[in-house]
Amino acid sequence: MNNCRVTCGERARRFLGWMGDGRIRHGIMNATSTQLVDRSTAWILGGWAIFVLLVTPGMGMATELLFQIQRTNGTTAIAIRGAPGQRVAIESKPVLDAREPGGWVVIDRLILNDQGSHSLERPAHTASEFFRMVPEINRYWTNMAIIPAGEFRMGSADWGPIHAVMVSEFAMDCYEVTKLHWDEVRTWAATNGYSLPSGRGFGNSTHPVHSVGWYDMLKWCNARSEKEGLKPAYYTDLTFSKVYKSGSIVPYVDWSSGYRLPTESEWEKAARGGNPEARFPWGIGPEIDPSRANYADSGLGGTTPVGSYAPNPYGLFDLAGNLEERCWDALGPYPAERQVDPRGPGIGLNRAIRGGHWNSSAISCRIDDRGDLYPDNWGSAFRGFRCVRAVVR
Ligand SMILES: [Ca+2]
Repeated sequence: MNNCRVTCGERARRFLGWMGDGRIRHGIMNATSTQLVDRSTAWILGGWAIFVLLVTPGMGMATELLFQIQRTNGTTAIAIRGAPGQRVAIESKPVLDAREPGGWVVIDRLILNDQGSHSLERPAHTASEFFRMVPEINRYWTNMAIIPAGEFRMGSADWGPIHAVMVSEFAMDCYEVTKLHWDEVRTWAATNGYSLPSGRGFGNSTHPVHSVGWYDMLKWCNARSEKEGLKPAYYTDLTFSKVYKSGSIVPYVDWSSGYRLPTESEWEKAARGGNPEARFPWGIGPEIDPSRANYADSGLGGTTPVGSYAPNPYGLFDLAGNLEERCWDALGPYPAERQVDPRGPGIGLNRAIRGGHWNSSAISCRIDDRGDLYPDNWGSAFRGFRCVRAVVR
Protein backbone atom coordinates (compact mmCIF):
# COMPACT_ATOMS: atom_id res chain seq x y z
CA MET A 1 0.00 0.00 0.00
CA ASN A 2 2.81 2.38 0.85
CA ASN A 3 4.46 1.58 -2.42
CA CYS A 4 1.25 2.43 -4.19
CA ARG A 5 1.01 5.76 -2.44
CA VAL A 6 4.47 6.65 -3.68
CA THR A 7 3.55 5.62 -7.19
CA CYS A 8 0.24 7.41 -7.00
CA GLY A 9 2.02 10.64 -6.24
CA GLU A 10 3.92 10.56 -9.48
CA ARG A 11 2.38 11.65 -12.71
CA ALA A 12 4.06 10.16 -15.70
CA ARG A 13 4.13 13.02 -18.16
CA ARG A 14 4.87 12.17 -21.71
CA PHE A 15 4.21 14.02 -24.87
CA LEU A 16 4.44 13.86 -28.56
CA GLY A 17 4.66 16.42 -31.27
CA TRP A 18 3.04 16.67 -34.64
CA MET A 19 4.18 19.33 -37.09
CA GLY A 20 2.15 20.61 -39.97
CA ASP A 21 4.64 19.26 -42.46
CA GLY A 22 3.87 15.74 -41.35
CA ARG A 23 7.14 15.01 -39.64
CA ILE A 24 7.26 13.88 -36.10
CA ARG A 25 9.55 16.23 -34.29
CA HIS A 26 9.43 14.80 -30.83
CA GLY A 27 8.95 11.54 -29.09
CA ILE A 28 8.25 10.95 -25.49
CA MET A 29 9.45 13.01 -22.57
CA ASN A 30 9.47 12.15 -18.94
CA ALA A 31 7.67 14.05 -16.23
CA THR A 32 10.36 16.21 -14.84
CA SER A 33 12.77 17.14 -17.58
CA THR A 34 12.73 18.28 -21.16
CA GLN A 35 15.15 15.61 -22.25
CA LEU A 36 13.83 13.29 -24.89
CA VAL A 37 13.89 9.82 -23.47
CA ASP A 38 12.47 7.69 -26.25
CA ARG A 39 11.95 8.31 -29.92
CA SER A 40 11.80 4.72 -31.00
CA THR A 41 8.23 4.00 -30.02
CA ALA A 42 6.68 6.30 -32.62
CA TRP A 43 5.99 5.43 -36.21
CA ILE A 44 3.78 6.42 -39.13
CA LEU A 45 1.14 4.05 -40.39
CA GLY A 46 -1.59 4.89 -42.84
CA GLY A 47 -1.29 8.59 -42.17
CA TRP A 48 -1.42 8.10 -38.43
CA ALA A 49 1.37 8.86 -36.06
CA ILE A 50 1.21 6.08 -33.53
CA PHE A 51 2.79 6.00 -30.11
CA VAL A 52 2.85 3.27 -27.57
CA LEU A 53 3.51 4.58 -24.12
CA LEU A 54 4.24 2.57 -21.06
CA VAL A 55 2.62 4.44 -18.22
CA THR A 56 2.01 3.80 -14.59
CA PRO A 57 -1.55 4.69 -13.73
CA GLY A 58 -2.95 5.10 -10.28
CA MET A 59 -2.49 1.72 -8.79
CA GLY A 60 1.02 0.83 -9.72
CA MET A 61 0.24 -1.24 -12.78
CA ALA A 62 2.32 -0.75 -15.84
CA THR A 63 -0.12 -0.32 -18.68
CA GLU A 64 0.34 0.34 -22.35
CA LEU A 65 -1.41 3.36 -23.74
CA LEU A 66 -1.74 3.61 -27.49
CA PHE A 67 -1.98 7.19 -28.64
CA GLN A 68 -2.78 7.90 -32.27
CA ILE A 69 -2.95 11.27 -33.93
CA GLN A 70 -3.83 12.26 -37.49
CA ARG A 71 -4.05 15.64 -39.16
CA THR A 72 -6.13 15.89 -42.32
CA ASN A 73 -8.15 18.67 -43.96
CA GLY A 74 -7.77 21.06 -41.10
CA THR A 75 -8.79 18.54 -38.47
CA THR A 76 -6.73 16.79 -35.86
CA ALA A 77 -8.01 13.40 -34.82
CA ILE A 78 -6.75 11.78 -31.65
CA ALA A 79 -7.46 8.22 -30.57
CA ILE A 80 -6.37 6.58 -27.35
CA ARG A 81 -6.46 2.99 -26.23
CA GLY A 82 -5.47 1.72 -22.81
CA ALA A 83 -6.87 0.24 -19.66
CA PRO A 84 -10.58 0.69 -18.94
CA GLY A 85 -11.09 3.44 -16.42
CA GLN A 86 -7.72 5.10 -17.00
CA ARG A 87 -7.93 8.87 -16.57
CA VAL A 88 -6.10 10.90 -19.17
CA ALA A 89 -5.71 14.63 -19.76
CA ILE A 90 -4.81 15.78 -23.27
CA GLU A 91 -2.94 19.04 -23.39
CA SER A 92 -1.67 21.11 -26.29
CA LYS A 93 0.32 24.18 -27.23
CA PRO A 94 1.33 25.60 -30.62
CA VAL A 95 5.07 25.99 -30.08
CA LEU A 96 7.45 23.69 -28.29
CA ASP A 97 10.40 25.37 -26.71
CA ALA A 98 12.56 23.62 -24.14
CA ARG A 99 13.23 26.98 -22.50
CA GLU A 100 9.53 27.42 -21.86
CA PRO A 101 8.23 24.14 -20.54
CA GLY A 102 4.91 25.64 -19.41
CA GLY A 103 1.99 26.90 -21.42
CA TRP A 104 0.21 23.63 -21.94
CA VAL A 105 -3.55 23.99 -22.20
CA VAL A 106 -5.87 21.14 -21.29
CA ILE A 107 -8.07 20.43 -24.29
CA ASP A 108 -9.79 17.36 -22.90
CA ARG A 109 -9.94 15.41 -19.70
CA LEU A 110 -11.37 11.96 -20.08
CA ILE A 111 -11.76 8.48 -18.72
CA LEU A 112 -11.24 5.53 -21.04
CA ASN A 113 -14.42 3.54 -21.42
CA ASP A 114 -15.03 -0.16 -20.83
CA GLN A 115 -13.33 -0.95 -24.12
CA GLY A 116 -10.39 1.12 -22.95
CA SER A 117 -10.74 3.64 -25.73
CA HIS A 118 -11.56 7.25 -26.44
CA SER A 119 -11.33 9.45 -29.51
CA LEU A 120 -11.79 13.11 -30.26
CA GLU A 121 -11.46 15.54 -33.13
CA ARG A 122 -10.58 19.20 -33.05
CA PRO A 123 -9.99 21.88 -35.66
CA ALA A 124 -6.36 22.39 -36.60
CA HIS A 125 -6.02 26.14 -36.14
CA THR A 126 -2.27 26.49 -36.39
CA ALA A 127 0.50 25.21 -38.59
CA SER A 128 2.04 23.33 -35.73
CA GLU A 129 0.44 21.93 -32.65
CA PHE A 130 1.93 19.76 -29.97
CA PHE A 131 0.00 17.40 -27.82
CA ARG A 132 0.85 15.56 -24.72
CA MET A 133 -1.09 12.91 -22.90
CA VAL A 134 -0.97 13.07 -19.14
CA PRO A 135 -2.13 9.91 -17.41
CA GLU A 136 -3.88 11.25 -14.36
CA ILE A 137 -4.02 10.01 -10.90
CA ASN A 138 -7.24 10.81 -9.22
CA ARG A 139 -6.32 13.75 -7.08
CA TYR A 140 -9.54 13.83 -5.14
CA TRP A 141 -10.03 10.27 -4.08
CA THR A 142 -6.83 8.80 -2.69
CA ASN A 143 -6.62 5.11 -3.46
CA MET A 144 -9.92 5.00 -5.31
CA ALA A 145 -10.33 3.88 -8.90
CA ILE A 146 -12.92 5.24 -11.26
CA ILE A 147 -15.18 2.60 -12.76
CA PRO A 148 -16.51 3.92 -16.07
CA ALA A 149 -20.22 3.94 -16.81
CA GLY A 150 -21.35 1.05 -18.95
CA GLU A 151 -23.62 -1.87 -19.49
CA PHE A 152 -22.51 -5.39 -18.64
CA ARG A 153 -24.01 -8.83 -18.46
CA MET A 154 -24.55 -9.67 -14.80
CA GLY A 155 -24.72 -13.21 -13.51
CA SER A 156 -23.76 -16.58 -14.95
CA ALA A 157 -25.13 -19.99 -15.77
CA ASP A 158 -24.92 -20.76 -12.06
CA TRP A 159 -26.35 -17.44 -10.94
CA GLY A 160 -28.98 -16.50 -13.47
CA PRO A 161 -30.72 -15.32 -15.33
CA ILE A 162 -27.87 -13.48 -16.96
CA HIS A 163 -29.24 -10.01 -17.52
CA ALA A 164 -28.08 -6.67 -18.85
CA VAL A 165 -27.26 -4.04 -16.24
CA MET A 166 -26.36 -0.44 -16.89
CA VAL A 167 -24.21 1.02 -14.14
CA SER A 168 -23.36 4.70 -13.86
CA GLU A 169 -19.83 5.88 -13.29
CA PHE A 170 -18.56 5.62 -9.74
CA ALA A 171 -15.34 5.51 -7.76
CA MET A 172 -14.37 2.49 -5.65
CA ASP A 173 -11.75 1.91 -2.99
CA CYS A 174 -8.84 0.04 -4.52
CA TYR A 175 -8.43 -1.87 -1.26
CA GLU A 176 -10.59 -3.44 1.38
CA VAL A 177 -10.86 -1.00 4.31
CA THR A 178 -7.86 -1.59 6.55
CA LYS A 179 -7.82 -1.81 10.33
CA LEU A 180 -5.65 1.32 10.29
CA HIS A 181 -8.21 3.28 8.29
CA TRP A 182 -11.07 1.94 10.40
CA ASP A 183 -9.32 3.13 13.56
CA GLU A 184 -8.47 6.56 12.14
CA VAL A 185 -12.09 7.24 11.24
CA ARG A 186 -13.43 5.62 14.41
CA THR A 187 -11.24 7.88 16.57
CA TRP A 188 -12.61 10.93 14.81
CA ALA A 189 -16.14 9.56 14.96
CA ALA A 190 -16.01 8.96 18.72
CA THR A 191 -15.99 12.71 19.37
CA ASN A 192 -18.52 13.48 16.67
CA GLY A 193 -21.56 11.59 17.85
CA TYR A 194 -20.92 8.16 16.37
CA SER A 195 -21.00 4.77 18.01
CA LEU A 196 -18.68 2.31 16.26
CA PRO A 197 -17.12 -0.95 17.40
CA SER A 198 -13.34 -1.36 17.41
CA GLY A 199 -13.31 -4.15 14.86
CA ARG A 200 -10.41 -6.55 14.58
CA GLY A 201 -7.67 -7.41 12.14
CA PHE A 202 -5.11 -10.11 11.56
CA GLY A 203 -1.46 -9.11 11.82
CA ASN A 204 -0.54 -5.47 11.45
CA SER A 205 -2.91 -2.64 10.68
CA THR A 206 -2.54 -2.92 6.90
CA HIS A 207 -4.72 -6.02 7.04
CA PRO A 208 -8.40 -5.45 6.32
CA VAL A 209 -10.73 -4.79 9.25
CA HIS A 210 -13.12 -7.58 10.18
CA SER A 211 -15.60 -8.29 12.97
CA VAL A 212 -17.75 -5.29 12.13
CA GLY A 213 -21.35 -5.58 11.00
CA TRP A 214 -23.20 -4.18 8.03
CA TYR A 215 -24.80 -1.41 10.11
CA ASP A 216 -21.37 -0.50 11.49
CA MET A 217 -19.98 -0.24 7.97
CA LEU A 218 -22.70 2.21 6.94
CA LYS A 219 -22.07 4.39 9.97
CA TRP A 220 -18.32 4.25 9.35
CA CYS A 221 -18.94 5.34 5.76
CA ASN A 222 -20.81 8.37 7.10
CA ALA A 223 -18.04 9.18 9.57
CA ARG A 224 -15.45 8.88 6.81
CA SER A 225 -17.51 11.28 4.69
CA GLU A 226 -17.93 13.82 7.45
CA LYS A 227 -14.27 13.56 8.48
CA GLU A 228 -13.36 14.51 4.92
CA GLY A 229 -15.90 17.33 4.77
CA LEU A 230 -18.32 15.48 2.51
CA LYS A 231 -22.08 15.24 2.78
CA PRO A 232 -22.81 11.70 4.05
CA ALA A 233 -24.82 9.07 2.19
CA TYR A 234 -26.92 7.50 4.95
CA TYR A 235 -29.73 9.15 6.91
CA THR A 236 -32.42 8.20 9.38
CA ASP A 237 -35.01 10.40 7.68
CA LEU A 238 -36.32 10.69 4.16
CA THR A 239 -35.31 14.34 3.79
CA PHE A 240 -31.64 13.55 4.47
CA SER A 241 -31.38 15.88 7.48
CA LYS A 242 -30.47 13.37 10.21
CA VAL A 243 -27.17 11.61 9.65
CA TYR A 244 -27.14 7.92 10.53
CA LYS A 245 -24.65 7.64 13.41
CA SER A 246 -25.87 4.96 15.81
CA GLY A 247 -28.20 2.03 16.18
CA SER A 248 -29.18 -0.71 13.76
CA ILE A 249 -31.54 0.50 11.05
CA VAL A 250 -31.74 0.31 7.28
CA PRO A 251 -31.16 3.98 6.49
CA TYR A 252 -32.30 6.21 3.65
CA VAL A 253 -29.59 6.70 1.06
CA ASP A 254 -28.48 9.83 -0.76
CA TRP A 255 -26.80 7.99 -3.62
CA SER A 256 -25.03 11.07 -4.88
CA SER A 257 -23.25 11.92 -1.64
CA GLY A 258 -20.37 10.60 0.39
CA TYR A 259 -18.95 7.15 0.90
CA ARG A 260 -21.26 4.16 0.86
CA LEU A 261 -21.25 0.41 0.30
CA PRO A 262 -21.32 -0.71 -3.32
CA THR A 263 -24.46 -2.20 -4.75
CA GLU A 264 -24.12 -5.79 -5.91
CA SER A 265 -24.11 -4.67 -9.53
CA GLU A 266 -21.45 -2.05 -8.86
CA TRP A 267 -19.31 -4.67 -7.15
CA GLU A 268 -19.73 -7.18 -9.98
CA LYS A 269 -19.08 -4.64 -12.71
CA ALA A 270 -15.97 -3.44 -10.90
CA ALA A 271 -14.78 -7.01 -10.35
CA ARG A 272 -15.16 -7.86 -14.04
CA GLY A 273 -12.72 -5.12 -14.91
CA GLY A 274 -14.26 -4.65 -18.34
CA ASN A 275 -14.03 -8.37 -19.21
CA PRO A 276 -17.56 -9.67 -19.85
CA GLU A 277 -16.50 -13.32 -19.86
CA ALA A 278 -14.24 -13.16 -16.82
CA ARG A 279 -14.74 -15.74 -14.10
CA PHE A 280 -12.20 -14.12 -11.78
CA PRO A 281 -11.14 -10.47 -11.44
CA TRP A 282 -7.93 -10.95 -13.40
CA GLY A 283 -9.93 -11.59 -16.54
CA ILE A 284 -10.23 -14.31 -19.10
CA GLY A 285 -7.75 -17.13 -18.80
CA PRO A 286 -6.09 -18.26 -15.62
CA GLU A 287 -8.19 -19.89 -12.99
CA ILE A 288 -7.55 -19.07 -9.36
CA ASP A 289 -4.37 -20.27 -7.67
CA PRO A 290 -2.48 -19.15 -4.53
CA SER A 291 -0.31 -16.77 -6.53
CA ARG A 292 -3.37 -14.70 -7.43
CA ALA A 293 -5.47 -14.47 -4.28
CA ASN A 294 -5.69 -15.38 -0.62
CA TYR A 295 -8.26 -18.19 -0.34
CA ALA A 296 -8.51 -21.64 1.22
CA ASP A 297 -5.87 -23.26 -0.99
CA SER A 298 -3.40 -20.54 0.04
CA GLY A 299 -3.43 -22.14 3.50
CA LEU A 300 -2.53 -18.89 5.27
CA GLY A 301 -5.12 -19.16 8.02
CA GLY A 302 -6.03 -15.48 7.89
CA THR A 303 -5.91 -12.33 5.81
CA THR A 304 -2.94 -10.82 4.01
CA PRO A 305 -2.15 -7.08 3.99
CA VAL A 306 -4.37 -5.40 1.43
CA GLY A 307 -2.85 -5.17 -2.02
CA SER A 308 -0.67 -8.27 -1.65
CA TYR A 309 -1.76 -9.63 -5.03
CA ALA A 310 -1.98 -8.12 -8.49
CA PRO A 311 -4.94 -5.79 -9.13
CA ASN A 312 -7.64 -6.25 -11.75
CA PRO A 313 -7.73 -4.03 -14.88
CA TYR A 314 -9.50 -1.25 -12.97
CA GLY A 315 -6.73 -1.21 -10.36
CA LEU A 316 -8.78 -2.95 -7.65
CA PHE A 317 -7.06 -5.37 -5.29
CA ASP A 318 -8.27 -8.43 -3.39
CA LEU A 319 -11.71 -8.64 -4.99
CA ALA A 320 -11.26 -12.40 -4.91
CA GLY A 321 -10.52 -13.66 -1.44
CA ASN A 322 -8.88 -12.07 1.60
CA LEU A 323 -12.14 -10.83 3.14
CA GLU A 324 -15.58 -11.38 1.68
CA GLU A 325 -17.10 -7.99 0.93
CA ARG A 326 -20.47 -6.68 2.04
CA CYS A 327 -22.73 -4.91 -0.42
CA TRP A 328 -25.74 -2.69 0.08
CA ASP A 329 -28.40 -4.90 -1.49
CA ALA A 330 -30.63 -7.39 0.18
CA LEU A 331 -30.11 -10.63 -1.70
CA GLY A 332 -32.90 -11.39 -4.13
CA PRO A 333 -33.46 -13.34 -7.34
CA TYR A 334 -32.13 -11.65 -10.47
CA PRO A 335 -34.71 -10.15 -12.82
CA ALA A 336 -34.55 -11.16 -16.46
CA GLU A 337 -35.08 -7.64 -17.77
CA ARG A 338 -32.42 -5.02 -18.33
CA GLN A 339 -31.73 -2.98 -15.21
CA VAL A 340 -30.34 0.51 -14.68
CA ASP A 341 -28.38 1.05 -11.46
CA PRO A 342 -30.31 -1.62 -9.53
CA ARG A 343 -30.17 -1.41 -5.75
CA GLY A 344 -31.63 -4.72 -4.68
CA PRO A 345 -35.18 -5.90 -4.04
CA GLY A 346 -35.91 -3.44 -1.23
CA ILE A 347 -37.12 -6.20 1.05
CA GLY A 348 -35.20 -8.79 2.99
CA LEU A 349 -32.85 -8.35 5.90
CA ASN A 350 -29.84 -10.36 4.78
CA ARG A 351 -27.36 -8.42 2.70
CA ALA A 352 -25.24 -9.58 -0.21
CA ILE A 353 -21.61 -10.55 0.24
CA ARG A 354 -19.16 -11.04 -2.61
CA GLY A 355 -15.78 -12.35 -3.57
CA GLY A 356 -15.00 -15.08 -1.05
CA HIS A 357 -12.50 -14.90 1.82
CA TRP A 358 -9.24 -16.39 3.07
CA ASN A 359 -10.94 -19.68 3.91
CA SER A 360 -13.25 -19.88 0.87
CA SER A 361 -13.24 -22.46 -1.87
CA ALA A 362 -12.24 -21.38 -5.35
CA ILE A 363 -15.84 -21.25 -6.57
CA SER A 364 -16.81 -18.77 -3.85
CA CYS A 365 -14.11 -16.40 -5.11
CA ARG A 366 -15.66 -16.22 -8.58
CA ILE A 367 -17.00 -12.88 -9.76
CA ASP A 368 -20.53 -14.19 -10.20
CA ASP A 369 -20.84 -16.07 -6.91
CA ARG A 370 -23.34 -14.65 -4.44
CA GLY A 371 -23.78 -15.03 -0.72
CA ASP A 372 -25.73 -13.22 1.95
CA LEU A 373 -25.50 -12.62 5.64
CA TYR A 374 -27.49 -11.18 8.50
CA PRO A 375 -26.46 -7.54 8.92
CA ASP A 376 -25.55 -7.61 12.60
CA ASN A 377 -21.99 -7.99 13.78
CA TRP A 378 -21.32 -11.65 14.47
CA GLY A 379 -17.65 -11.07 15.12
CA SER A 380 -16.91 -12.81 11.86
CA ALA A 381 -13.28 -12.84 10.76
CA PHE A 382 -14.38 -13.53 7.18
CA ARG A 383 -16.18 -10.32 6.17
CA GLY A 384 -14.98 -6.85 5.39
CA PHE A 385 -15.89 -4.12 2.93
CA ARG A 386 -14.74 -1.38 0.64
CA CYS A 387 -16.46 1.91 -0.15
CA VAL A 388 -17.69 3.56 -3.31
CA ARG A 389 -18.78 7.12 -4.00
CA ALA A 390 -20.20 9.15 -6.82
CA VAL A 391 -17.71 10.88 -9.09
CA VAL A 392 -17.94 14.65 -8.80
CA ARG A 393 -16.39 16.69 -11.57
CA1 LIG B 1 -12.04 -9.38 -0.94
